[in-house]
Amino acid sequence: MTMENGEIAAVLEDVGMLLQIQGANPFRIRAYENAARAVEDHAVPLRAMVADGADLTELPGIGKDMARYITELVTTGRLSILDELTAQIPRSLLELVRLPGVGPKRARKLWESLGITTLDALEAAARDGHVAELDGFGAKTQQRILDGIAKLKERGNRLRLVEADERIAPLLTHLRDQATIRRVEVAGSLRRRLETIGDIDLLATAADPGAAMEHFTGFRGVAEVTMSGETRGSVVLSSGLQVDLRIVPEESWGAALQYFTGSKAHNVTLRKRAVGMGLSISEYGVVRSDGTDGNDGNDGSARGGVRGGRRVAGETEESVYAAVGLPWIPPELREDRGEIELAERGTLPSLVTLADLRGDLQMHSTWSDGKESVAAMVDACAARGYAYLAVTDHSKTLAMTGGLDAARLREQWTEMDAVMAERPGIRLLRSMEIDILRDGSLDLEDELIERLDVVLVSVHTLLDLPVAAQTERILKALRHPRVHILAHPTGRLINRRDPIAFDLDEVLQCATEHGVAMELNAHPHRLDLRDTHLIRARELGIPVVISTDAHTTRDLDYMRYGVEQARRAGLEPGHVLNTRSAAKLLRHLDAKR
Ligand code: DGT
Ligand code: CA
Ligand code: CA
Ligand code: ZN
Repeated sequence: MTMENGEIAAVLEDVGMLLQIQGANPFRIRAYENAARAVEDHAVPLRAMVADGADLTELPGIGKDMARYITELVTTGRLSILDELTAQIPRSLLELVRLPGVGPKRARKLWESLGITTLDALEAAARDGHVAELDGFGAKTQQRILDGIAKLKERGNRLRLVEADERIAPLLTHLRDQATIRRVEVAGSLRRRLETIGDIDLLATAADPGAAMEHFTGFRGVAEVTMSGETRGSVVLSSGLQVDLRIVPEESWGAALQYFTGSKAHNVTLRKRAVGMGLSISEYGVVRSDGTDGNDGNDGSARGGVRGGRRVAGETEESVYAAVGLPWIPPELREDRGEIELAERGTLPSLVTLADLRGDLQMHSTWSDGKESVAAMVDACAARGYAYLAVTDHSKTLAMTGGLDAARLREQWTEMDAVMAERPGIRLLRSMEIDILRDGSLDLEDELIERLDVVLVSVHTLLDLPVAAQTERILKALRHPRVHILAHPTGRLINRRDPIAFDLDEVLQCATEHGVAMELNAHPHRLDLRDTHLIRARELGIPVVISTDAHTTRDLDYMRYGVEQARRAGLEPGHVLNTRSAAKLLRHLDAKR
């Protein structure tokens, strides 16, 4: 068993949080948090570095002790300091800390006063009113805790898309390295690029299916084999992620890929359509069902569905769709949101692709909380073939990010001018991610706002104002005559923080009136706006900007996640502002002068 960087980081984060619950020295806590971030951000797998005997202390924020811990973790899968800690503090307290309204201090209090160590116990105590009685809790907190538990249960155990990508990559390489395996493809929600993933569905064809299955279950990252049949296997990786593999005959490849890509709702509608045409679709192929076997295609099993009917398609996905009179439908659209009707009418959108993007309009540099210089960000954008970028450091209210006041913003401009003088191939736009203050005014003087090329505004503080006040606050900011983009509009963090409570529809209406674009923040922890909201924005004719919010040059690669989310919302290049040339973009932005 081996660990990927994300898994190592998760363990270090757990240690940091347990230390917080324990009330340990803040410097010690910080050491684990920083190490977790460094590991997560590191491009090379640490297991490979350890195997090569590389020096881990070369990573930022990793000292000698930490390097030793990581080596122990990578080589043994255990961490003795974590074992020592969990002998003193139940590890399950980590579940409590994830609830809104419960921090490390409160988790400790719940444990010490009521002996609560699990979500179930906390739920029971809150139901009985015991939590409200605790010092520093109260009825409101108790209710928040109950709501939070309900939401966690609803959400289940889903991974963010980016984590699923990271965790499945080594297994895909492992499978593709095996000679008997001819094809391997990802299906299910991962192929549809859903923002969170329940389990991973893989498909393969193989010359020797038995050997292929053995190779699958023998992967070094497998913690448990739950099933290993001739055509179907199921394993749990050491990260807890479940992976299903189905090995299918070549002639069923397209039908199986279509079936297991889903979504279920899309498949149901597609099958209904097929039935109306005297066809039945299963994972084995499309069969003309002219009444010989009575298979109506609705049982979803259709094992050996070829029996009694004439097989008309199945080798490719295109053939499956073509059999029911449709063009191939991009996986991101297969959610039964009207895509089959669009396909039927020949009006499927030409979805935006990564290659359409001409620039990135949100990123940070060392001037605020970014990790790299303006020059480094410019060079990295140029290397990605962009025509322009905006460096959007924070404004002064966000002191913890080193937000810029007027004087420092001017200093930044001086540096930017120097950077640009040496880089004629790309246009660096003057910008800022300006905080929307409590009353809706902006955290930068108007005469400086005037001199920015592109003005982003966003909410980072006071996330739980009452809905009406929060809405009014955002509306007021959007009415400012120079505002171009509302950044990460809902403020949600996937699996971590709910969207801010405000009236999104009113905000979108206001954006339409005032010509403000909505950001699709491509950071895979945000993906904000989400797909359904983007559909709404598209319907209202609001331009969307896909930006990475990069804090390192590597983060610029998150653009892919933004594009995928945009595709899920049916966005074409024309809907996305930063597919335009620099000249056209500037014309659009300057219309607000
Ligand atoms: P997930 O794993 O919760 O993120 O979502 P999916 O979409 O990957 O769902 P999963 O893993 O349960 O199944 C993978 C695909 O297999 C699903 O998208 C469509 C197909 N599938 C599974 N069960 C059924 C079914 O009962 N009927 C139909 N038509 N398709 C199914
Ligand atoms: Ca799945
Ligand atoms: Ca599955
Ligand atoms: Zn922000």
